[in-house]
Amino acid sequence: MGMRPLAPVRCASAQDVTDTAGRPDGRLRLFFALWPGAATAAALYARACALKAECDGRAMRRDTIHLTLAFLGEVPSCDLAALSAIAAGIGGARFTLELDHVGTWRGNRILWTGPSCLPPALVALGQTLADCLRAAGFALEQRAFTPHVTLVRNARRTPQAGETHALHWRVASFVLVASERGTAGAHYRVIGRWRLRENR
Ligand code: 2AM
Repeated sequence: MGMRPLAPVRCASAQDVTDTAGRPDGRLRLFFALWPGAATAAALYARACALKAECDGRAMRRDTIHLTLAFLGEVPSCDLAALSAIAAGIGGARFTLELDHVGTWRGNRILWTGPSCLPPALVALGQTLADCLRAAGFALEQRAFTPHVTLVRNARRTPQAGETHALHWRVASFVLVASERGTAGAHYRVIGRWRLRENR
């Protein structure tokens, strides 16, 4: 079944992307994501630490935990205005994610959590964003949108349980993030945020 595009809404809170200082070559490594508030980030980090205790590996840092909506890769910083305009025109409704599933990828080395039941508003947001980005000429991977929050990398054992107690994440906005390489690994910088519509 085709996904109906979301009606564009004016987002009163849509802010211009900030601080475009990128690399000397003027390119930025970018992705759109859902970014948890402090309480949700703490709960996700606790889940990451529990999985690391069970399976070994490297837990994501609390300040890097997110759910990717669309990975753009390296783009010239002059594309930021176009990305901002696309994001501002997306619209979309708020939703709650029930993170009640733990999954593994890459031979069980990556452990992630996600919802066993996808909110239609999340599916629509991911699909509309991808459609608009592709229509504007941005190259996205063809792989299907599988909403997940990576929690542990380089795990050495498989977690016991696939199902777990649900963490409730109320999602009211989405963000554009720049991934920067520092001495301590990747640093993620939120450079734009757009609010989702309140449900009536
Ligand atoms: P992951 O959590 O499954 O690693 C920043 O790298 C974010 O973009 C991560 O959340 C990562 O997903 C996601 N991502 C999607 N496609 C990617 C790619 N081709 N290379 C790097 N990261 C990618």
